[in-house]
Amino acid sequence: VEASIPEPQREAWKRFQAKPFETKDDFEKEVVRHVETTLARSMFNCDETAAYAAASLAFRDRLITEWNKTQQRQTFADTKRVYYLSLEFLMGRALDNAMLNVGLKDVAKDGLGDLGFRIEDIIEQEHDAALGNGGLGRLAACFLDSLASLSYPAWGYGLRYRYGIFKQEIVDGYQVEVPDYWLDFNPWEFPRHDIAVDIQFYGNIRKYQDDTGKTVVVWEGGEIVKATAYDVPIPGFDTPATNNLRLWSSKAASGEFDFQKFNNGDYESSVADQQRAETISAVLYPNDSLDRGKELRLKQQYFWVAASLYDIVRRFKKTKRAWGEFPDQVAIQLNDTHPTLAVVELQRILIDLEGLEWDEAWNIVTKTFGYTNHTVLPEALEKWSVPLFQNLLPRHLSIIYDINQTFLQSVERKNPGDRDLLQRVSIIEESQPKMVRMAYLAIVGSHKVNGVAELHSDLIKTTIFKDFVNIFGPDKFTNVTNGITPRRWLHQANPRLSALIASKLGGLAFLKDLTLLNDLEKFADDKDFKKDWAEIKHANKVRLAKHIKTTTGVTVNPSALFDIQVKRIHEYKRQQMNIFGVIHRYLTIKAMGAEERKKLAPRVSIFGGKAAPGYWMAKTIVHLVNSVGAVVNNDKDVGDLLKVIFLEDYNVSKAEIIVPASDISEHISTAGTEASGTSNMKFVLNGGLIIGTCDGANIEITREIGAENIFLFGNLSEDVEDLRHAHTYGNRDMDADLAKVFEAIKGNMFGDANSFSALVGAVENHGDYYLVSDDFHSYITTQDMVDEAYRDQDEWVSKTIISVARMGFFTSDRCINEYAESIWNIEPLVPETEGQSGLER
Ligand code: 4GP
Repeated sequence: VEASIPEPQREAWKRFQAKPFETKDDFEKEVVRHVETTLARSMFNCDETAAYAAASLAFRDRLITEWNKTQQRQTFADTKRVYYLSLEFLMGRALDNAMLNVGLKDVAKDGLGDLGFRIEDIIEQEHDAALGNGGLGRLAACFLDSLASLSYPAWGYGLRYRYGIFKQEIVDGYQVEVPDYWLDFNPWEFPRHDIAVDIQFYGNIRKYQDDTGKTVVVWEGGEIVKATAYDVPIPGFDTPATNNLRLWSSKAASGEFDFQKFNNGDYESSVADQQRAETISAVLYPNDSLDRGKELRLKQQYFWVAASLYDIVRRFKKTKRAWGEFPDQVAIQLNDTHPTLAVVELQRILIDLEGLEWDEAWNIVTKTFGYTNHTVLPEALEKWSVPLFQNLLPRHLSIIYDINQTFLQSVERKNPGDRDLLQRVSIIEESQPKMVRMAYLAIVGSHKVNGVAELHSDLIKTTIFKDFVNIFGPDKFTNVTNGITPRRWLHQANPRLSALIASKLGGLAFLKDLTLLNDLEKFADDKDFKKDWAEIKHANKVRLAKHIKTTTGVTVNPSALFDIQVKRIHEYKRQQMNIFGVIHRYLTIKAMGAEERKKLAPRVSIFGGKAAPGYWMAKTIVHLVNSVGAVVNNDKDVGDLLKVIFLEDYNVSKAEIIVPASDISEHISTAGTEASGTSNMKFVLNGGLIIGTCDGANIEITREIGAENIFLFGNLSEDVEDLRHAHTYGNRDMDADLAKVFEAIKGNMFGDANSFSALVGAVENHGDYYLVSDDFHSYITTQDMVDEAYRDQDEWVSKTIISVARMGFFTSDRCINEYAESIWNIEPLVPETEGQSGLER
């Protein structure tokens, strides 16, 4: 239906167009209006929650106005857009970010002050949008910020989970998972009940010949579920450009309500059907091997991909272009293999619904997609059983078989007789049952495949995807090293440091061109500057110490060295090695005399992160950290020399308190296992040094900031295979210090040793796959070097300043520009009014 207002009536529209507030008075007016009308409250019952809601709605209105203009500008310019398909967007809080990005935080602060509120308290009211597990989801959120800030025409597409990642509680030292009801009140989403798509599942396929003799395939029957769009505006920094994150929510399709059952008095089961439909978008899967292969997860993936593609294709069709131009208008990035079905769905749309020939369609498909790999861990590579697929998505399975056949034929032509190769690269694994290998489908269906740091991109080319490099040639495989948004991870999380930097660099322009930080290097020996710098770090540590006190009850000394490891708990990330190192330190302290102890540098070892609910070993690590803390923190002998803290429920908003407060942070994965890591970048950018292995982006961080400013240790990735081989087939000695740690654990020093036997056993008896014993000596001696270096505070501060000055490369703006140029082929569409603030804010 044409819903555009005719020309003569548009005058009135223009006259009364919504005008974004700019001044304090206008902001207050908006807040009061929302309190009194939207929320139906008044000055007599406006608590902080209501003030948060009203302030957020005031900003949301502002964003929506700019969002509308941005969409109109893009439609009018008819430019190519990129669509970022991700099952995870770990957004964190929106209000603070929106205020800073539009440059009106001071206005809001004063306005809220007039109305009787402190802005910090209002910000604290917001519940994190925790629609992700970890690095992959947070990267997607940083990318959205960069895409908007650089004015790229870009949309994010995801699922609107009713429950985000579980909330972690620590009960008696154990992790307990609690549902996260984040949608109770969410002013940042915009329900679009007008944008709804019917999504089909199950059913059958039927083939027939049409009048011209062409074979037509129809997918019939089955079940229909409705996808409804919820839009989340994404403000750019220092630009009015405001992009859209569209999240789909599932509902039973209206009209599909089972009236038969209803009339038979079976009201209950007709309601059950509705609930079943709503289950699809109910919960974010924790990345957990136990849940792999569940039908509901595949349903989620298809539901989301099909709704998104319907939307993308609809938008393209409005341009009335020929199908051949689709890849000139549309780039789609697959964030990991989760959206790989999009490749198949687009092919299906083109051949079954639009009547294109197979080859023409496939050419369009492969030019449209790019695929990013985020991990080499074999257990994380998705596979779906063929029988499951056959039942849920029969038409898609048959298209996958056709894609595979065409692909294998071309491989056979170039490598005649190499049956092993065909079997290795086949999209269908010939196992019992047969499996669809999603990563291979993503590679075959995309024109570019990238890893997320140099080492990782090299590794995927030489290991998991080696055959495909031979088949497609090396140019299809590329690297885009990850980055982080300096808006959230410096300006928002560490406002005082951002202001200090701005005072030296003449404004906030560095937040949009992070290489400008280079100029800080000249202040690395400036006494006054260093004093301010160190004072800010101390204040950030005081803030974290308060948080530790209120959440754990433990008092820590903010002058101690804060040593932090926060990330998902996983054996490959080696939190177990960290806690073994802490135990080693504890034993060392206990063995010392009082005089010797005086010379030691006090340390606070801080851990945080969630273990996947079904990942028992990771949960054991959490338990051990808490058990060690319970002993160490109450040992009078030790006092301030060592404290061990586990921070409950690590998430984005907690990271904003934790990251600015580190002296040292740990990025200590077994070499070759951490694809990139992004918190390493966040910590360094906030004036912390890092201890790490030669893995992921640590390597490039070292290259940028200089080897003298990072504490690297451990075996190299090229030696890992040989070491593992030696563990299995050679005689091997346990590291002597580690052996003592194990003795302490086995002697029940931290409670019942049986609780931890699997952790110890993995190293002692089960091949030590993650090389904890091999790296332990190098790890603890490097930790001693950290202590040593920390003693020279003057030098330490200089190192942190130099490191920050050299971090320009790691902005997600640089990544996005690389993707735009080498994978998406898109250009920014810069609004005329951009940059008018001059970044003097
Ligand atoms: C993570 C990788 O483990 C991490 O190294 C990387 O920095 C991040 O993706 C972003 O690329 N992977 C995941 C996952 O979070 O779920 O596979």
